[in-house]
Amino acid sequence: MAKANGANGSKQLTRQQYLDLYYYMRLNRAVEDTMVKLFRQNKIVGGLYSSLGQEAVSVGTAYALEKKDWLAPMIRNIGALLVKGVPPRDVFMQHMAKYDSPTKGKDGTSHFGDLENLHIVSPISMLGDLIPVMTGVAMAGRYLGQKIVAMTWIGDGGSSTGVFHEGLNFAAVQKAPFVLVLENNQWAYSTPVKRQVPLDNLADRAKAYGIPGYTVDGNDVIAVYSAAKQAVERARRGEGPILLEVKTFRRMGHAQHDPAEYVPKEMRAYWEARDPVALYEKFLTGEKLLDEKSKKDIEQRIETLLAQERDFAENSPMPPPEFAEHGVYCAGDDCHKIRPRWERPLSEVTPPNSGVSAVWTVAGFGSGKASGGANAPIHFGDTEKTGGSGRADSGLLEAVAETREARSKPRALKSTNAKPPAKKSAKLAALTGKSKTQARKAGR
Ligand SMILES: Cc1ncc(C[n+]2csc(CCOP(=O)(O)OP(=O)(O)O)c2C)c(N)n1
Ligand SMILES: [Mg+2]
Repeated sequence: MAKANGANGSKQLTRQQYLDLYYYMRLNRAVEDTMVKLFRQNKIVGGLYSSLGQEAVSVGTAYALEKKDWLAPMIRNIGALLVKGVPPRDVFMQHMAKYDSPTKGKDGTSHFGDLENLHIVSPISMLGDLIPVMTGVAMAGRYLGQKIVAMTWIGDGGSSTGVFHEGLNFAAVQKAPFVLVLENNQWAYSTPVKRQVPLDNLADRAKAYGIPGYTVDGNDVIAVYSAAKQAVERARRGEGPILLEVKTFRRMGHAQHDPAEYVPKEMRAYWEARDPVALYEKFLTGEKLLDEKSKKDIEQRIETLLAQERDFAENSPMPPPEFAEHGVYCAGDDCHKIRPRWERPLSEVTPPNSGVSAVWTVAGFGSGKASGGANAPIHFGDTEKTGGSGRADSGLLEAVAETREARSKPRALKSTNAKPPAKKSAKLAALTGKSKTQARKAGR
């Protein structure tokens, strides 16, 4: 779909856009470097997950979205948040559990979103669950006439959850305007991808759902952006979801506590030589899009911004203790004021225009009658004892009830395997035409 080092995507971007991608990758890395420092100073309250070496994935994919589009990040997608417009101070304060953070200190990692302005759904810890959720967002946008695309990410490990498959199948059959980015970073905790999936390309999983699946070089930001852009445009045209596998590498352990000693040295060396920021810098310099001065300007801009953002975060207070009891349960308007934003006439979706005549009806449905007019045999205990086809059923029910009664009488411990009395089994057998043993089982 897209060629490495921008051979394909390069014509789609202005110089400013090329530099934007560079800026966001550098910002992504600098924000995470700052958080590592804060972690070592014991100022980070929750876990800290690094996306070192995966910046091209978060930045390249999110950059393909429009402002009105929706995304839901996973733990290694801080770059996507920055592209969408989240200020670094929010990321810092969130991890420091400060009162000015988006969750007002109630979460110590990246579980925050912004439904109102930036259209960000908070990460869900249960891997894969964002897939049906974002499919729902995509479908809701279509229903409201908003022409939006929804995007989320999933890891190689997360792509083996049941909900990945349920969600993607649902998105496919609903032709939801949804893009799923599968970050194949070679590891899920300490499990290498080869030991959990017998596939070379995880994009092949898309075949099972009849949707396109593409594999791109996740360390080449232009390749990632080009593929994501095409996927987003296709989804927006109403042609359904796409699975985009980006091959990359998790350069740090699962989180700060994990030295990742299980990673073979050669593997690490291979990927470190393919650092996405360095690769892109080389490309930009070769294409004369970046010179020493513009590089220094960008570095300076990031340094100044992060100094301010970090100061703000460090000076923000911790939440007051009494706040712990607020916001635990949703209290309607006091909790949120989200309302659907319709972009199509309401009359289109309300009666009489929304009315659809049934194309297929079942006679007697809902009246308690079978289609032939007789009483429909329903459940044990519900069926009337008299009349018509109810008679045989009610005889059977009586026999079953008697058998159950016999079985429920207190028994001595040694007779726990006691069978229903032969007489009752014979009655059941006569009614059902089954052998005594089968009838006994039916009576259970
Ligand atoms: C359904 C579910 N199972 C297990 C976990 C625990 N868990 C959190 S992250 C993780 C590893 C995920 O690996 P991968 O999907 O490859 O993402 P990566 O960490 O490599 O970005 C696991 C097992 C979880 N959060 N959700
Ligand atoms: Mg992984």
